[in-house]
Amino acid sequence: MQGFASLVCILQLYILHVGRPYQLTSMYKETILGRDSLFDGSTPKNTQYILTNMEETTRSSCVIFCLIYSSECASILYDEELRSCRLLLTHLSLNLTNVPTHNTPNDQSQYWARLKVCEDGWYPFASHCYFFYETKVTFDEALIFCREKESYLLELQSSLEISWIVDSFLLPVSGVDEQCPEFYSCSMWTGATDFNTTTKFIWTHSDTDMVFPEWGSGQPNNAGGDQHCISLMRDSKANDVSCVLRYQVICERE
Ligand SMILES: [Ca+2]
Repeated sequence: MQGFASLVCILQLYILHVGRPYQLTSMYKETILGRDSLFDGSTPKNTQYILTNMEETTRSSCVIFCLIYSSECASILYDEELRSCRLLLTHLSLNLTNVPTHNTPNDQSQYWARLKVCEDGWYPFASHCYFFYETKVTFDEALIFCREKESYLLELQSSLEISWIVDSFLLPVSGVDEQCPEFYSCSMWTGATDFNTTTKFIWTHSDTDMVFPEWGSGQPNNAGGDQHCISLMRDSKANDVSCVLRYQVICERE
């Protein structure tokens, strides 16, 4: 608690200097994660979600770097022993474990999240916020749902964003045969269609060409002649599908 008190003190001093109207107590929360649950593997599954590594840094500096110097920083992982600071693009979840750290018996890594990067119920990634809607709906229903939440249906602009979506929200490719009997089962809607062009797929919100994700094998095939919407499959690939199919939804906003 002493460390946290000094951190708050430093932040208050900083805020007094620049006059920003933050309410620290309600905005930020500190969590110390047990290494058994989060640091028990050596596989660096999500080094890709680390924005920056810094060495020989104090914990409070690490937090301030996250707050001030990076619009994309959603949380930090700080190692008291090594004095290393990692700025992360997202919050850690059970699906995003194994952030690499040194695996000593006295691991002092600590995790701190900027809770108000996104509103409650929304997940941060690289300065955007995402809302996961578990219920399966048609493409039109998904568009309306996101619009009502003052957001837009998922637009995928990089392979990193795709891997974060898949890691965080989609079921794994194998081991879910009962829920998802086909390779395309349990997909998720994206906001791309070819309604207006019939030759290429366009993101409906930003009105830009769909560059990501990669197509699944043999796609797009416009099977049956009515596949004008795009789903993201569990293998991170795109498929053109009928817009009246029902999939889960992710809404996105800046
Ligand atoms: Ca298809």
